[in-house]
Amino acid sequence: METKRVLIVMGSRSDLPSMEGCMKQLDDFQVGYEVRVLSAHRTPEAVLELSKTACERGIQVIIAAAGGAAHLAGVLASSTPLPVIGIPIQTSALGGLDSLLSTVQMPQGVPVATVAIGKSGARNAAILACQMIGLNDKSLQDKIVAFKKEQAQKVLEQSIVE
Ligand code: RP5
Repeated sequence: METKRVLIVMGSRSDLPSMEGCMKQLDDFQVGYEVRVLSAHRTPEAVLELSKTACERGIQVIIAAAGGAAHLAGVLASSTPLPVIGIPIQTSALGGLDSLLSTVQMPQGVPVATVAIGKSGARNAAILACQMIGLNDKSLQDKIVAFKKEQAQKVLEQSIVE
């Protein structure tokens, strides 16, 4: 079985449509992950239990997605030595600015690497996690180099008038 190196946590199953690109990107890089639904406000003890045990279970990076009063990434970051990437989920009330501010505005000493709101952020979180893991995994880093070349090539092919 593939080692699970990334732990994805989302605050609600309703976040899943925003998160599909994150899982797809990890699949593309062949990086194993587990996905949990837990809430900083509805299941706080379970969130802390998960973050306290993630490192010893072999997880290398935690990705946390939540919307609104998005404290999930911060609470996870409070109790783990692992890097935590926060994805602010787009919301209907405030468009995700609420999620962004409550994810990014961490007190000093407890960083959350916060990516963009919504689907772009979800995909970037997966890439960023792979870049972190790739520091100690040359074959994964090679995949990221290839991915960046391919992405650049696609842009270059879009030229309209040369
Ligand atoms: C957050 O509240 C979740 O991450 C979700 O984005 C939002 C709404 O959750 P539900 O009411 O749909 O479960 O905790």
